[in-house]
Amino acid sequence: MNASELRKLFPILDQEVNGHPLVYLDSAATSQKPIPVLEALKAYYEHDNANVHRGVHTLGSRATDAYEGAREKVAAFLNARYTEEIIFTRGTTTAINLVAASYARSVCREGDEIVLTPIEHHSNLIPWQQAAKATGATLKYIPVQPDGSLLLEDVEATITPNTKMVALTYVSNVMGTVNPVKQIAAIAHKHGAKILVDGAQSTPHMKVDVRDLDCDFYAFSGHKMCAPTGIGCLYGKKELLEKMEPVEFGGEMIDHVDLYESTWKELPWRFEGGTPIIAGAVGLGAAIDFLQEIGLDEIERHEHELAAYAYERLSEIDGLAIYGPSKNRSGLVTFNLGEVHPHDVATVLDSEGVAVRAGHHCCQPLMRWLAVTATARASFYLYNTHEDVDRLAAALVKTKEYFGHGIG
Ligand code: 7TS
Repeated sequence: MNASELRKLFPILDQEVNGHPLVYLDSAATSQKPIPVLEALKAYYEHDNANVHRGVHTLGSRATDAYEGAREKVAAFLNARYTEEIIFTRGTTTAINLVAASYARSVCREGDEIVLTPIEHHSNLIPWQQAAKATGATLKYIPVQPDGSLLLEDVEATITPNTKMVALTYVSNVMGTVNPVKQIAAIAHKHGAKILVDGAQSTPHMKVDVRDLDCDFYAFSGHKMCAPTGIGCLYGKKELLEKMEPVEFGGEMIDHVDLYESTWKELPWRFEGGTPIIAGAVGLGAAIDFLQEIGLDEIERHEHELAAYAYERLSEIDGLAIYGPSKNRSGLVTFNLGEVHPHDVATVLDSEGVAVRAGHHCCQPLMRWLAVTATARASFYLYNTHEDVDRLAAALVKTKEYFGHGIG
């Protein structure tokens, strides 16, 4: 894989910001979009746009084929057993909310447990808090190691026969840890619990096989993997989705409607009320083709190498604290520069053309656990190069000089 060549397919990267060539290091927040995805969206709107599942006219059936074709691509991409196990959603957040509001509320009772970790993104935390409040279930947290990793013995000790649901992230958006979700799924199942995997930070960067993981639910967002914003997916095992009640009601999802009672369509459409995100699904299908052509294993290898290089370069800067494991980290590095507020760090980096995220990264409990209010984070994707890391390191050295004493 040649990242320098690949980046030419991302027109947005070819610009100057504040007088410097842009170095985009915020792909964990959202990725940039390559020409094949932009072209697929343009072609869809220029030739095929119509509403789906209703028109007998030609554009209607073309749009339906494009939308349902994208679902088949997602199913193959995740190695789902059945295409109807793929529900299109607005993203990871909506997918997790659907499971928490429908599945969790129907199975949890007082005395039951929902098991999470303290490093979850708010999107994989608050829906479960709400489900726990509504059902009387208790929230429990698997303890984490100082570098953010999980020990299987702690997982074993936290999940009990009272656990109904385990929900955790595959890859942490702050610590860069990769959790052993396959082993955790096996422990959950041993106790009769179901497991939801938050795939927001794994799906764009590594090969994911939901059957091999044996997870019950899996959620991800298209916009972090070269697709447009507004599209994502929930994968759920068919036998579970079949028992779940929809949480959104209206057009598209019904079978028969009477004045006082209605019935729902079969899977997957019963969970897709209203006109769906048709162009978004088309864009997601094109993004999957694009990523598969490069190869997810290649993308993962490239990012791990960049993250290791970044860890090494940033470790050379006195006074810079890096969070997360020193090895086996996914493609991101979270850090603080002495006592300088990360927003100030990000502002100076931006003046050098380097885009990083600063803040709590939607992980307030994790920030408290790290005993910081916020951090800065550089996150990589297939279009980032070693030169980008060098630019980050150089800009950080300048930032340090700018803020002067008190660092290092
Ligand atoms: N889960 C994880 C692990 C995430 O990193 C994110 C977004 C979400 C869920 C929510 O995804 P959404 O597409 O539904 O919003 N993470 C980030 C981030 O790290 N910076 O900005 C968004």
